[in-house]
Amino acid sequence: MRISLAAVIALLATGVTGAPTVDEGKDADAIMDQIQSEAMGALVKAEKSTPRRQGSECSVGNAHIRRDWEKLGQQEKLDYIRAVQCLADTPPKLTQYGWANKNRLTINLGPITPRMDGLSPVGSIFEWNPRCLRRDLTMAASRNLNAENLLNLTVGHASHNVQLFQDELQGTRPDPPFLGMHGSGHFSMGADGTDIYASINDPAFWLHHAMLDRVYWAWQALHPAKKGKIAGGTVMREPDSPPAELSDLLDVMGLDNNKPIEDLLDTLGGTPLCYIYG
Ligand SMILES: [Cu+2]
Repeated sequence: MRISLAAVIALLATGVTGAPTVDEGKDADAIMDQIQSEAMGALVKAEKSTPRRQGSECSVGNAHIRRDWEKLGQQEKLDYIRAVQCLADTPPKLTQYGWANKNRLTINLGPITPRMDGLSPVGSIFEWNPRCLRRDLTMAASRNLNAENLLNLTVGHASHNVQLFQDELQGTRPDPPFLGMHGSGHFSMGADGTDIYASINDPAFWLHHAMLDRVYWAWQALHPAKKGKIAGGTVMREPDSPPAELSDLLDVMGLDNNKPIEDLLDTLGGTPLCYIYG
């Protein structure tokens, strides 16, 4: 069952959620600013009472800051675009990924699923398939990118445990159809953005996923007792697969050493992550 913004606000007002209060009547940007501020406050407070992870020098004060695109200055935005272009000029570590021509964004990977008009799916993610990157922007898919969902995820009903949080973020509720923030971002890009393998080719993919990570980061900061918990199976989209465990290794396909999930849950854990959002 969906929970309305009014219901979330009502829950907050009665203190049922035990979560920090968020003022009513603000749009999603303003609410995100407030959630950001509450999350930072919670991290600073937690740091005073929680010992650092063994071997880690990471703290809120020295962590890398991932900044909102909207808060970057003109020069910083240009620098970011140049960095993306630089990456496009750099040989990929994984040969099936990479941009063959940065100016026209000629890509190789996908489509794997037959969602793009005029393109046939290929049989394997390794199949050579050079073509132009495609977008098919639509507002219809962005209906879950709103203040109501943001509140529900961070301080509302869906914030109560990691299973509810990820189900809401991933849009796994089937009836009525619900894309969640994750799916909404992909389908708003359309075309390549909707392909589970090819979507990674679009530079917008990285901004979208950074924002998803930011919402997860904020949820963890606001719910510290639950931040180390995980839920779900070991195989994507396979609810009957064996449950994932904290010691399970994440396969990063040679980009780095595979790490256990538990090492990647805390962005201030220091081994290896040390970042916050700002
Ligand atoms: Cu995604």
